[in-house]
Amino acid sequence: MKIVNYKITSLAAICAVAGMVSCKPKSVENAVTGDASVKAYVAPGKFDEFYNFVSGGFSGQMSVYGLPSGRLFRVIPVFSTDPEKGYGFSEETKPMLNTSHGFVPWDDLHHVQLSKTAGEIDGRWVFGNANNTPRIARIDLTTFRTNEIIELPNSGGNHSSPFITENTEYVVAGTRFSVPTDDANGDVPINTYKQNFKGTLSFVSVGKEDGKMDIAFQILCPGVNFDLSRAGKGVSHGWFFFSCYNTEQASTLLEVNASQRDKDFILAVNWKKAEEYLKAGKGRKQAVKYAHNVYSDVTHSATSEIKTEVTVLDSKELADICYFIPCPKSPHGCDVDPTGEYIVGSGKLAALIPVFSFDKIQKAIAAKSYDGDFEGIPVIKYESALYGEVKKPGLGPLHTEFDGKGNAYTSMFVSSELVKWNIKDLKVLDRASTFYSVGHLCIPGGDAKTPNAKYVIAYNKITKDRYLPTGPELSQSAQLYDISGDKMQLILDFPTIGEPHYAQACAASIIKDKQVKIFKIGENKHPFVAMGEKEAKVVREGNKVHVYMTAIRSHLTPDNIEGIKMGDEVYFHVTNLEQDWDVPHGFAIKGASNAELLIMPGETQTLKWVPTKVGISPMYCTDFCSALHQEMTGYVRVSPAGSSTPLHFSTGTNLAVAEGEAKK
Ligand code: K7E
Ligand code: CUA
Repeated sequence: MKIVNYKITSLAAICAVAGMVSCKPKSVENAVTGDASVKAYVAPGKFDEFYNFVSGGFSGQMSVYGLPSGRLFRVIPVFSTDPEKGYGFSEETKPMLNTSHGFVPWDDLHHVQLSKTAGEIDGRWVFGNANNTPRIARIDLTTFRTNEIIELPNSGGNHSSPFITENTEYVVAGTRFSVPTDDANGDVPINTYKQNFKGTLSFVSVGKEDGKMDIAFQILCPGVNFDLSRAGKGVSHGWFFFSCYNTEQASTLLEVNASQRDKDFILAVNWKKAEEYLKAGKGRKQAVKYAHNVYSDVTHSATSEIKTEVTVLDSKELADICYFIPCPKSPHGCDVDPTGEYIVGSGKLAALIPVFSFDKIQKAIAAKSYDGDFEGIPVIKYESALYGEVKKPGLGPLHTEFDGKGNAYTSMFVSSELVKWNIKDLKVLDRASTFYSVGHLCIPGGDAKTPNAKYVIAYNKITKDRYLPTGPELSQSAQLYDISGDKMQLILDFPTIGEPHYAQACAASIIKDKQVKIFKIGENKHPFVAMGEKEAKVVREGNKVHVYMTAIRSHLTPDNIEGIKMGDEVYFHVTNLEQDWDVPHGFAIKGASNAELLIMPGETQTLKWVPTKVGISPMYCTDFCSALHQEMTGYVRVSPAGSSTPLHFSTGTNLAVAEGEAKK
């Protein structure tokens, strides 16, 4: 980058001296060569070849792009409320954001994982992690909606998550912050980290058919920071690998105090062994509290249950579950190649990339080739686990993906580049600049057994001069490179929502034909459904008023409601009677301290409204649903508390009274 800038300046200087008018420096803007635009071009009306699921970081959402066009299709609300879709605002979706701390409207989503069968992406679900209030979410790829969220007890930040085993047996979560366990007295001095703080790894099972999540067990580990993880596959199926830093066990000024040791660790976990211990009853039942939230497409409602027990396996007492492998220096990414034999550790502060061999790890364990232990967990000798090192790969290695042709691609944060290297001989083959400071990268199927190595996408932290400026905060972005040849070729920049961390991509063909188009109205089991306009009604229960409302092009039923009084809580249960694909209706009412509802065909959603003023409140459909959408409106009359206005509702019959009576 500096070199490029230098070139620009020097060329500019030459141009100025020569007095040339049309001199164009070879800058980053024209680093994109002739056929690049053709490669990223998807003609209007044509479909993209891949779906790209991109984490939104501090937006708490996940966004869906097409590749190679970089077109944004959808933002899926996951951990953050989304007024656009009413997520977290409708009565039906509020329980999705319930936790043991109560309603939490935000989180920080870093990693996405597509479900797998036999090590290949199967297009059923995509999972996301909540990095702040530890949770895992499951999104159904027939609806592109969050269907389930499970909270993780004994955790203090869920970063190394939601990585997945090769048949989606488990999604895992390793705690970023070690903390006292939930059943211990947590009221301890912070500088007693070494004695009182513990790390946990959660193994969350996933139902084969329905995808339902459940915490199968947790593994109690020494207090360190777990950063990233990957499941073994192929030869290493049955194992999991977690990078960890802060083995110094510092609790303050980590930038200095957690960077002391030359090597931190990768933790190798034998989860098949853990399952054996679990079956043999070696787990300790621990009293905890965590929320488990499930959305039903039958009742069109979420339920939140607080669960109270988890089974914990102690890695110190139960031999052969956990092994530490030294890894230089503050490792971040921990990635497993398509065969499952090679485990790549990326030390943020290391000048090389170590590649570990699963086979050597097994032999080292058999031969007890240890360098002592760390808090009771054996530490395998570095050389005994090491396959080899990639020398001088670049600065600040973070994450690695694979092309299935024997090559690895590693992102380099500090030197702002993607580096391609060969797994067998560990030689660097190619480098491509990123603009700028790449974090994660993604190859479609890049963590599967058979990657689809047409493209690599870089997800950048900084865009600086790449886009039109937008005030103090500039756009985040992704960059698409063609990797079908020997050399990477940059072909497209596209901005992203929030801060992109990990992303995954898969062939569109495995998802696009499985979409739910409508919900059948006859199968709607919502307790407040109105199956047709004849069932529309308004029912008072004390100060609660339930409006069973229907929406169909282009009117609401009822659209005139009188007899609402100050002090009432009004629940608009709106059923969309349409049975055609992509005909949502929306609903909003003046003064509601709430977002709109956006209701899909056959669905019922509820908006709670507490009137704050006597008078007439207009309500309307928020989605332009027909030529007469602007007519899809109505009025609610609010009378003073204790007034005698009778409850009355209608559509089309509450016509103007004769002149002279109009002004009462
Ligand atoms: Cu952004 Cu995966 Cu949170 Cu690396 S992490 S960049
Ligand atoms: Cu319904 Cu606009």
